[in-house]
Amino acid sequence: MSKKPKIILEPAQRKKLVNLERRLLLRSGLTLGAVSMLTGCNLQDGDEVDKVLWAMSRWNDRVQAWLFSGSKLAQTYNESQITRPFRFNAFYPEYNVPEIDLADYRLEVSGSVEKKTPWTLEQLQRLPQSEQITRLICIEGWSAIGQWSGVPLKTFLQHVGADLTAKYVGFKCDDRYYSSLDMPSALHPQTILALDFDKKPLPPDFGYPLRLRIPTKLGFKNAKHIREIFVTNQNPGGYWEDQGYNGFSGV
Ligand SMILES: Nc1nc2c(c(=O)[nH]1)N[C@H]1C(S)=C(S)[C@@H](COP(=O)(O)O)O[C@H]1N2
Ligand SMILES: [Mo]
Repeated sequence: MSKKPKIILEPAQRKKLVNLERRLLLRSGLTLGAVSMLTGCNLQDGDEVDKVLWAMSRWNDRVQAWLFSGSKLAQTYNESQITRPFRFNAFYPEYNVPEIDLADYRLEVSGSVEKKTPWTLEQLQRLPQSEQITRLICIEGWSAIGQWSGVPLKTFLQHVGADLTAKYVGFKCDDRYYSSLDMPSALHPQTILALDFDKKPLPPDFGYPLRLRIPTKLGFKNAKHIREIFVTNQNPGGYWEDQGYNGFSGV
């Protein structure tokens, strides 16, 4: 956001906006600026603010509770509930999805870890795998149920001798997307490095060859096409998190 939006609000709306921003920041690390980027709303008048408030509360209480809690389990579903076809999303159109050659592919590991040797996909396939049928929720206002399987991130972090007392795990992707998780979220049992989608290797659209699947966070935290994982005490931010950061600092 280059220009700070001019906001004219009634005192009551202003208060509501400030409270919403605090709540978002606390629960999800998102600012209203980030939400406005994600939803395409300008958030410049009361109507827009109401729309976003409404969208945020569309999730029922139970969904809200697990979405932001960090320790509770996300709801799981059965195979008959899987959304077909599944929905694609990225910061670019589908025809720009990166083409990754498996022969060249290595997962790099850096930061506060003992073993920094890159991993091939085959090596990752030999680690213990975990399967889930869960709902991916995009803040743009849609959700879809899918099946993923792969290595629990916790298992992987243990294998590379990661400092599990560090604060963050960061992800760098082939398409220049990037994202990060706080360590408790990274260690959550349902947080996996997914290799398979719907019992087959991840298709290009959905993150080939490796993506994060974290059903306790919003869609944008589910980094696709991961090239590098790093452990750090400095908040690595993320593609969406960083763009919204300054947007509403003056409210
Ligand atoms: N590398 C990368 N990962 C990404 C994105 C992206 O643009 N690039 N978009 C995110 C967003 S906003 C969503 S909602 C999900 C969509 O995942 P899907 O295409 O499997 O539905 O991927 C997330 N991970
Ligand atoms: Mo999203």
